[in-house]
Amino acid sequence: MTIQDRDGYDFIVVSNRLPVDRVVSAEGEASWQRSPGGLVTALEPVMRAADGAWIGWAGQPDLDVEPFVGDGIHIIPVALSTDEVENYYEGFSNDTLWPLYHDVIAPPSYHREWWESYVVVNQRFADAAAAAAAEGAVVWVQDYQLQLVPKMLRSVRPDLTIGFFNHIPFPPYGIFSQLPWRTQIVDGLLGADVIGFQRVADASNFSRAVRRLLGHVTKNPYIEVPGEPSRRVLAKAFPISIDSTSFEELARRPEIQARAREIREGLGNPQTVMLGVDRLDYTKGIGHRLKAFGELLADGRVSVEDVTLVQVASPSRERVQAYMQLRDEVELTVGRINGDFSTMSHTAISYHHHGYPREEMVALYLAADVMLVTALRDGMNLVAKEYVASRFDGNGVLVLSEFTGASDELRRALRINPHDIDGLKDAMVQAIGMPVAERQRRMRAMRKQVLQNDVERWSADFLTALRGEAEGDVDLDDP
Ligand code: GDG
Repeated sequence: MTIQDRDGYDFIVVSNRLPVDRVVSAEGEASWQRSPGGLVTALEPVMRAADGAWIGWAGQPDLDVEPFVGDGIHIIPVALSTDEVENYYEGFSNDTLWPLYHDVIAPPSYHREWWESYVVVNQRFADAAAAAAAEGAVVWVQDYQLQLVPKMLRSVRPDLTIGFFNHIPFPPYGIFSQLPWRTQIVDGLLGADVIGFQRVADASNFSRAVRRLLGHVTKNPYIEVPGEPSRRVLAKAFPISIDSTSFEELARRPEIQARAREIREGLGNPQTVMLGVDRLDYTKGIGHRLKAFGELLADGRVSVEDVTLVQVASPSRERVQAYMQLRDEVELTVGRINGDFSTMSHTAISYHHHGYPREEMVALYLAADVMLVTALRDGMNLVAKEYVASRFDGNGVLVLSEFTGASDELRRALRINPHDIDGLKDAMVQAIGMPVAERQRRMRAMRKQVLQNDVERWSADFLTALRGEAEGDVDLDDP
């Protein structure tokens, strides 16, 4: 059934990317394959139960496709032109908002034509949602590419209940205030009934921005938006998670455990395998990690016979200049360290600029004695949670940056400040030598956290809060 012959959907997810990818076979035949993200897994049951649809971009410029049902999910594609991909997506989303929201680790670029394209594209997504939503439907907008959609949508469809979830950090006001369009962004988000953030700190950064820019009254966790009638917006932390049991199930499969052993053998069976898995992104602190490891080898505190670092750096945003430069820097450093320290039989860093299937990722998690998450700023960091969920054996040490959302929850990780290279080196040495009993104690506590708080619970918590708010605009003094 298409949206033309129905009254609209009761539940709609709007995200920049659709949960399906268009794949073209060798024979030139196009089909749709579900992308393996946790968000799809979490929302699929909700979609089915609530007569849902997903609105998003198919990932290729100038691809105009009619709504269809792909892998059981109702899909409503939004087309982007080549110019829009350049200006709205690679430009404003990935080269303005991304660095700005990640503590300006890289300098954000501000271009008025990128902003104009962001407005146009946000309007297109809002129009698509307005056209597809049934009377009184729930619409859940995802992430920083679509911050104007809540207000745009509310202005034409006040009957809807609108949620927004920000997957990346929301920066402190001193940084956010750089943005020439800061007021429009905050105003756009306030069109939602519930605005979800990864951390408590993100929600309070947002509330402060609202007070400073618009002067609205905030009573944590609520923001009062004046108007006729006035509205109450809930701005609160809903830390995202993963499909924990599916990671554990994969890890328990004998063939994946065999693959983990094979990986270790391929590395020359070192005593300790350390692992990093990241999109190749400057927020992930890959350079800091490599520097610390290189220094440990140079100091003689670890040797290549005993310790190997496996670094998976999956290709990302390859047309954005800062990412090209980062790749050069990382690969230069890996080459130098390997040139200086590798032997004929042992490689210091096994570096992979590839994406892998999830099975291979889980085999890597099982093969790794120590997982290194050294992000300089990260909304959550799902890799940390995936590692924990996969270690059903209770073994393995997680070294985790305190600048990730995950660090608020995984208190028993070895928490580090990645800027403090000496501290990072000490934590790596501590992880390598950690007694089994201590590893297990820490891992047990972290596993409890990740298995209890999975992505299904995350979406249920968010949607419960959203439906609660939908029950009526309540006076601030009478919550
Ligand atoms: C954003 C926020 C927040 C990576 N390489 C491969 C692969 N991956 C998977 C990981 C993990 C996901 O990609 C990456 O998620 P992260 O959370 O680590 O980071 P971002 O991509 O930056 O995600 C982040 C997240 O949104 C969710 O809200 O946590 O803070 O920045 O699932 O496993 N998966 C496969 N092959 C790879 O090579 N199969």
